[in-house]
Amino acid sequence: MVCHRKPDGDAVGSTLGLAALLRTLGSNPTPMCIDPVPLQTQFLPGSDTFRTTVPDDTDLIVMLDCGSDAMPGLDATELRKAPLVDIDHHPHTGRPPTPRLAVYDIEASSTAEMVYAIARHSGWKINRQAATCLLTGIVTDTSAFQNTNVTPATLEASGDLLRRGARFKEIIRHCFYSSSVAKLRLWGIAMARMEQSPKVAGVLSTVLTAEDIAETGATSEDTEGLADFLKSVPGLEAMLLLTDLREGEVKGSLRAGRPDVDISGLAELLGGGGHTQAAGFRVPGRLVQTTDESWVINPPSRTDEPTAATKTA
Ligand SMILES: [Mn+2]
Repeated sequence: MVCHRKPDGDAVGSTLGLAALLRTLGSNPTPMCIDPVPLQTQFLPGSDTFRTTVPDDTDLIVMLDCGSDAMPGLDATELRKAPLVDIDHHPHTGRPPTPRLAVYDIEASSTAEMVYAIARHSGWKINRQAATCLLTGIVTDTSAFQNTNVTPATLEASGDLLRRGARFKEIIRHCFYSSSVAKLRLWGIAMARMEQSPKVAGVLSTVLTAEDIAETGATSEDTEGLADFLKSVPGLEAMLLLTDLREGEVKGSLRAGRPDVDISGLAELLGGGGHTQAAGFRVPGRLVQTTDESWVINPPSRTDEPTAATKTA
């Protein structure tokens, strides 16, 4: 059971949820991720059972919540160790290089919602443990039912998982209300630095530098959820958060403020991707503030002199 690197609530929840379901069927699944499970989802039963490699005696690989084969962060040969089942709700472009049983549903709120549908369709018993894991995936990928990816099926699945014993209160507390002081300070810097675009009304942007992250004692993972929080301004069309990752890479998080605004094209133009309402990209360079106090991304070759080529706002 392979999920993407830097796993989010849906990656962890759908992987552990399907693992719990398969265990009740007498199977022996191994959850796998090359990065550690984040603090928010460590309360899930089985979160300490993730391995970082694909075992050699694997007879089936199930890949979950991965928009591409690169997302697990594995060598391509690892995914060919066994027949591949690919369950995902991200839009896929192009034909994947490795043959597989593909189960794609871009209408689903989350991969966890898809796993729930598969379990119901197959008549599998959904125990309390699986229910909590799957509801975690749904709740985190919908930002607690706030995003436009919520459908009647999402709420019906969630209601049924609740009925089956999913620990909803615990999910909300761990996933949304477990911030360190360092994280709150970092979010404070991003909020104080927010700027309205002088050219395009309704577009907000802000930046976080590697120094901000280091000085607050936060980690780059602490920016998870920040872009969603910042898009709450009435009348907002789009919001851009740029984070300097110190590895010479700037991460861009784009959020649409209205359902009829599609920001995925901009993310794709910059080499990234995502959904119409939430997308992202990464570009090489460092964030630097110019003398007129605007922020620019300096290309990697010229890190000391700001260039006007890539104005942020
Ligand atoms: Mn997902």
